[in-house]
Amino acid sequence: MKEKIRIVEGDITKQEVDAIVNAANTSLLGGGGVDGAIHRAAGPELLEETRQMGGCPTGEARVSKGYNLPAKWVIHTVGPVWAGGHKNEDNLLANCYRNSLTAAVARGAKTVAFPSISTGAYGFPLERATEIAMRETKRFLENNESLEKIVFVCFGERVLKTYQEVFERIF
Ligand code: AR6
Repeated sequence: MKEKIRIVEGDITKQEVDAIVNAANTSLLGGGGVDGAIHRAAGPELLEETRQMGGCPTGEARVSKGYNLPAKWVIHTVGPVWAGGHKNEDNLLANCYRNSLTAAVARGAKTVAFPSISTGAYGFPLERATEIAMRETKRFLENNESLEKIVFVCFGERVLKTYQEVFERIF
């Protein structure tokens, strides 16, 4: 199962995978960070589609087309805003990974790329978030054979180092 995981440094909008995951907000109307980058790279049709969705609750996922992206699908998930750790943040973040992977499988995606959900503007501690990302992904792969590759796209050296360390511990 370990061989299905890739950890790369880079820009998620460049990933040649079936589906990329977006760290969106509940409006699904775009924003900064990875969300802004995905909307810019996909083009304005993405916003036209997500506008019709009527938002998305924290922890859930919604799927759109990828438009000008190499990826066929964008899975929009909404991570929790970090509020100190006692507002169900861990479970909500785990739900993001589980629901995104479930949505990917439902569309027939075999390869999926994730950003580090909630660890930018939403302030979730990076190492804690990475452990949740890895644990949920491992659990999902143990119960689902159809996914062939999961790419964790790390934006910057610090994120990359953390993902590499946590990967060795969890997988
Ligand atoms: N490719 C991969 N990762 C990226 C990219 C990129 N092109 N750009 C940034 N990151 P954030 P959040 C990393 O803030 O914390 C938005 O405004 C970034 O360095 O994008 O879930 C939404 O609309 C960090 O490691 O997402 C929401 O309002 C990670 O992606 C809010 O931000 C997540 O940072 C969501 O906040």
